[in-house]
Parts: sequence; C-alpha cells; structure tokens
Amino acid sequence: MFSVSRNQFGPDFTFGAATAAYQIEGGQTDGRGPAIWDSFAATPGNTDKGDSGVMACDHYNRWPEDLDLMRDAGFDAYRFSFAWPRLIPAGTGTVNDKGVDFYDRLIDGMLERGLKPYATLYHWDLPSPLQDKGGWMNRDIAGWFADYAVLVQQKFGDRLDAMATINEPWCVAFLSHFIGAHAPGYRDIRATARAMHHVLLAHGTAVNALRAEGAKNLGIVLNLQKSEPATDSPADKAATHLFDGIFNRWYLDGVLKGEYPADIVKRLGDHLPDGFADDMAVVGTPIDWLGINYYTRSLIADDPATPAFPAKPVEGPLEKTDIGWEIYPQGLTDLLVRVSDDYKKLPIFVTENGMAEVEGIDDPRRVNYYEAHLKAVLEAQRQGADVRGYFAWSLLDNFEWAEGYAKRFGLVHVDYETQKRSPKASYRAFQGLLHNS
Ligand code: IFM
Repeated sequence: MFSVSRNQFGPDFTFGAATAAYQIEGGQTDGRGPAIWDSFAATPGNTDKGDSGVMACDHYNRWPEDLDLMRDAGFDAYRFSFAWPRLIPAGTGTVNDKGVDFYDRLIDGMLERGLKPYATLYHWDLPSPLQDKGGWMNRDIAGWFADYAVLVQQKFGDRLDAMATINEPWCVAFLSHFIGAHAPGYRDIRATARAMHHVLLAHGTAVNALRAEGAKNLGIVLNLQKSEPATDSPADKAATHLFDGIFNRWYLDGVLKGEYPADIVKRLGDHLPDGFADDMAVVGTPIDWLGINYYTRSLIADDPATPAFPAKPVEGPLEKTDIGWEIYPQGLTDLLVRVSDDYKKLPIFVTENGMAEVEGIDDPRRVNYYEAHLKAVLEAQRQGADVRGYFAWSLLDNFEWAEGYAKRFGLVHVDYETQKRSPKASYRAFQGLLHNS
C-alpha cells in the first residue's frame, strides 16, 4: 500500500496508466503497414536479442483483458497511442478500415469500462514509406502528420478526452538521429537539427489543424531530464546548461514561448533548415495542457573530446533501477515547479513515470518508487504547480525499444511465451490507493 491517499491530490485529479501502440499491440496484420521500428529491429545489433514488436503483448487481440485490468485497478484514464501505420499504411492516402475498426472497438471498450481515453498520435512508429521520403528530416512531414491527426479527430475525436500530438520529441529527434539508438538510427547532426525543428513544426501544424476540426484539450508530451553538474567546476556547469538546452529548453521554449534557446540555435548553426525562424509562431501554437514524462536525473560532465556537444552523462551514486537509471524523486518536483514558474502556467500532467525492475510479481522497490514520486507530485502541487494528473508507465511489461523485452516496466507481468498477465504488487498498491480513498 502507498502511504499517500487519493484525496490529497485534489478532487478532479486524474490517475491513469500509459502504454504505446508499438510496445504492446503486435497484430501486424489486417492491413497494417510497415513502421520504422520493424526494419530497425530487423537490423542486427539494434535491439536486445533482435527483439521486435511483431508479437509484443498481443494487445491487438487481448485488449479486452487489458482494459479490464485498467478498470479493476481503479484508474480513471488510459493513455494509449494510435499506430499511424495501422490507420494509414503508407503514411498518407488510403485509410485502413480494419485499423479504424480496431481503435473504434478499443475506445468504445474504454468508455464501457468508465475509462477516459487519453490519446497520443505519435509514439515513434512512423510509417516506413514516409521514412523513405526522409521522415522527420523532411519538412513535408508537418503536413503528413496534420492530415493523419485530422483523420483521427474525424473518426474518434468525439470520444477522446485529451489528445497529445507527439510523445517525447527529444527521442524522436536527438536519440534517433544523433545518438542513433532508436529508429531510424541516424548519427548525423544535420539530420538531427532538421528533426528537432520538424517534429515541433509538425506538432504545431497538427494542433492548428485539429482545432479547425473542433478538437479540444490538445497537448504534447515532453520527456524532461533533471540535469545536474557532476562537479562544481565551471566546465561541468556549462556542460549541464548545454545538456539542459538540448534535452529540455529546446522543446519547452519552442512549444511554450515560440522561440528556440539562442545558445542551441547557435550551436546547431547551418544544420537547421533555412527559414526555420519563420515557423516559430506555428511551433508555439498555444496548447491546453503539457505532459511531462519523468524517470531520472542526469549528472553531466564536460566532454572536450566531443566539441560539437561537449556534455556527457556520467554515472551517479544513487540507487538505480534495472535499466541503470538513478532513482531521484526530487527531480520530478523540481521539474514540475520549474516548468510552472518559468513558463506560462498550464495544466500539467505527469504522463509517464515508473521504473524498470527485474522480473517478478513481487516488486517492492517499484512500490517505493511510485510512492516517492507520488509524494514528489504532491510537493510540486504544494509549491504551486498545477498538476492535474499522473499516469504510471506502464500498464504492462512490454517491448522496451532497443532493450527489447529484457527490461520490464509493467504494473502487470507479461509472460511472453503464454501472454498470461499477472498483476504485480505495484498494481495492487495502485488498486489500494484508488479504491480506498
Ligand atoms: O518505454 C518508454 C516509453 O516508450 C517512452 N518513455 C520512456 C519509457 C521507458 O523507457
């Protein structure tokens, strides 16, 4: 049991759990088109053991059981993502009716169980034919994405409580085009700079297109990292500011102020697309809420060996999760308060928070992790941040991208041989919180 109670968060606070299409659905059938993660995972060395989302949690077939688990836990809302290649297999053009039928059933299933649908449009499964045209490096993606967003609004908008455009644009751009750890696996600064701008241009273009269709309650989900200098040295402090600029300020300033941080613009220089400054009003299109995904902090040191980006994360001393991330709840409070104090005050949702833990149903460390982070949310509210909801990541153990199935974030254990679901102690802790107060 958690030692916090539901009523401490306020009467309208939303509790939920989150998933993403590619990580759980499987179901690569019924007209679903190829996604960049299919070919990335099929390329040797990119994912643990060559794991892919081909089967994942078979949620495509087992969704009623998964929604029952959401309901039985007592959650108010389910954060899920649409798979673009399931709805529009080539990315643009012909719509796949069977894909529409699937999400019709899924959303109706949520409503039947009293779960509010919180949808994400893009959680990394870009249709491969769009990657063939340059994907996030191509400015046309703003229009492709807006057309897809409009389709979602027309088919499902009447039943959605909230819609996020992009999940974790830092991962879409930097992790996938500079570090190369996620699809499409580029390591190129020009590709990165273009993706950094186009992902936010696509976001703003989609928000405008959705509003023209009558959509309400629109936001974006940023993964923010609490960055702290490894030492007090001026070099490490400067590196931390740079890391914060690439990870946090680029997206926060872009979306919430309609401008990019000058130091990062200078550093990216000519790699940014010509005329990007003319797009900033679109990038900064007002949103109704901001989603923040939080897991850990980064300790940052100067890295003179990499002059383009002289900032590198170094291992910290705190207790770590099974994926090696330090457990640092204070960072969640700090980020929520920072965003609330430094930017226009907006409703904020913690759209993801959770930890990887070794396999097992008994997960006391995860119970402690959640409790500490729920307390961190209460502290942020006490300090004035308008936090309206909290979503655990994740409902199920699932395909953890480059880590394959080796890292488990679920409240519910999944046996990938049998697809049997077994609630963990952390699931029971949420059940206790949500049913007893
Ligand atoms: O599994 C991911 C998710 O897809 C995006 N946010 C972080 C999670 C844990 O790494």
